[in-house]
Amino acid sequence: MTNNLIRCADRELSLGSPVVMGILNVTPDSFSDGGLFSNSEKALRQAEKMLADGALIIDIGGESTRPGAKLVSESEELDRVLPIIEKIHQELDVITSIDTSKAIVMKEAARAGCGMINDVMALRGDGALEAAQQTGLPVCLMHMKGEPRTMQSEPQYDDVVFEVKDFLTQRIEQCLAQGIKKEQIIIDPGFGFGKTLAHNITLFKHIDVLTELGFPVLVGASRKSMIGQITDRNIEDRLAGSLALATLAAINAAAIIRVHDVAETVDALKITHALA
Ligand code: 9MG
Repeated sequence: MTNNLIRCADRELSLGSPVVMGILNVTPDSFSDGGLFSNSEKALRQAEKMLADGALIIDIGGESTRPGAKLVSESEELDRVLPIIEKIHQELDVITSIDTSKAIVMKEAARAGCGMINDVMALRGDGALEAAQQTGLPVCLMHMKGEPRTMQSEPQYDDVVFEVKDFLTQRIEQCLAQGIKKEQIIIDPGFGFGKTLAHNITLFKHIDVLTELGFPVLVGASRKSMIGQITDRNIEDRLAGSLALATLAAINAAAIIRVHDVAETVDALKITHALA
């Protein structure tokens, strides 16, 4: 990994060893916490707990990216996320990340104190590249084949590792051409986004091909269907599978692990760090 220190607005994030990003979904239709945190007081309490449990980043999302989820308008997404970002920054000392593909949400989230942009569309949306560059925030560029509504209908690749690497390389070039600094770029293979179980497994075994690009790699596999497919467990019973994947990701030099279960993941990473 080449970037050890990333500037996230007024805070610095050290990526010397893998850090945990806690997921805070503020959608009524969120796939695993079912809108539990759509009220800002509850969301604040959850963010506080994730921080106390060892998360260094809280990733706030107002639009579900699960297959078949309803599209959300700009104003609805802003109404969902802005009060929560503001509240978290009034009360807590933590880096927040905005999980969005919309340019206006990126800009307003940055104004409200967000320190990072997490875009599952890798800044391919209207005005997203320009907006991200204007905020000066680090960006996580994720690979997705297709779009959330249809991405899981028979995705096909000749060589999934090569195609993901090639896509991310092109998005990195676009970002650099737009003036986003190299030190502000994080990449992500996008587990479960337009990929079958076989694609996810192949990609997971080759995370090193992405780390070789010289950018921090974010891995998000927490509670995902690939765990359900292997273990035959429902979402609420995928903790052990999520920890196994977080551990493997850390061993394979992932820099950021995006998870629902922060305390358990932090412990697993401490053990991995001490022994691996
Ligand atoms: C929003 N979101 C859901 N899954 C994700 C993943 O795997 N990576 C990133 N960066 N964001 C994700």
